[in-house]
Amino acid sequence: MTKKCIGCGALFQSDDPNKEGYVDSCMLKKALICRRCFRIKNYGDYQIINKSESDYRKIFDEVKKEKKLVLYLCDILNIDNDISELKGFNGSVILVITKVDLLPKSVKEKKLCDYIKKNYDLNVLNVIFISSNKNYNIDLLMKTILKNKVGNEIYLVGNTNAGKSSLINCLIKSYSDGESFVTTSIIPATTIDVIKIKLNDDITLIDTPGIIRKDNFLYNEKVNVIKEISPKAEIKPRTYQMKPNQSIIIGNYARIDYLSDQKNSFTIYLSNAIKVRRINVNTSDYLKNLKVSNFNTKPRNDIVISGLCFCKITCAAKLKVYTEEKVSVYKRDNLI
Ligand SMILES: Nc1nc2c(ncn2[C@@H]2O[C@H](COP(=O)(O)OP(=O)(O)OP(=O)(O)O)[C@@H](O)[C@H]2O)c(=O)[nH]1
Ligand SMILES: [Mg+2]
Repeated sequence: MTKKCIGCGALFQSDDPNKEGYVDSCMLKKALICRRCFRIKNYGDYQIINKSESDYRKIFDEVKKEKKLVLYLCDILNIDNDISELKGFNGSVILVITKVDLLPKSVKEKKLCDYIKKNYDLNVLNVIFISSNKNYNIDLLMKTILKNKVGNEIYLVGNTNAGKSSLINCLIKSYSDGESFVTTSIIPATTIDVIKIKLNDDITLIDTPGIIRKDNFLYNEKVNVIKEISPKAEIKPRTYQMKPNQSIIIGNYARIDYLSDQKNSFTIYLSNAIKVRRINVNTSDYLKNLKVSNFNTKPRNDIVISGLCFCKITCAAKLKVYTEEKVSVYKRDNLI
């Protein structure tokens, strides 16, 4: 059986409903998509597939050897983790920063560009900021693809959830008569295997499964939590004037204790669905059972809790950050 699901790329099988590519045996001949893709597309019913990280990395490493044009996608909200795998490609790379519609409209692209240039020494043809949801800069991206492609095949790679399959669907809508779309979803590892999509006579897009980062909040949580923490619309930043020994509680997920002895200002960027509250450090031990990381930040630093939020801090600060054990927490220069 070598038939593949056109939604996620998994090989069809009818032995195990909990594994990828499952279809009822009576549907094997005529099915185009697997049961998991069908349920994601029609009911928003998400089934997380546990595949080994090394399967995905093998595909990524194969793409690196190709001399073809590669679109390397990074989610703007996960920029540091997503960009960290951008090295060692044989082909030319266009860095595509996705989901810019989630940032407040006041954020200037130049600021984001400066951040990338200052912090990363990248060997790429171009950096393009896009939104597949809002069809933003898709024409510019297409022009750049046509100018730089080598042969007809173009690879899309990046961490899981970076927006690869969404970009492919956006390109199909704009540049093809095709009607079948690849599966996208908020859960990690939606695309299971390589999928080739012939856009037109000049371009074949190759979707790939994303690299899995276990230190991201998304990979540690249940579907209802992923739904809550994934931003769906433009983020409304929340600013708090902090006094010494105050604490910010981020939903049920994280806590930032502010321990310096002057006033400060925190602005938090995260899904609008997450409740944030400010308390005095000593009033409650809520979430203090989680892993703690200590920071001394400089003026205009961010604290990033991977996959959950970032917090822009105006003045130097002494902090304790509590969150899930596996999740990476780090400081950086302000992104915006
Ligand atoms: N707001 C917004 N959300 C987006 C955009 N592009 C993708 N998303 C969302 O991001 C999530 C992941 O998108 P996918 O296209 O499935 O990501 P992927 O890179 O294919 O993920 P894997 O297949 O797991 O590697 C989905 O919930 C998308 O709706 C965008 O431009 N704006
Ligand atoms: Mg995908």
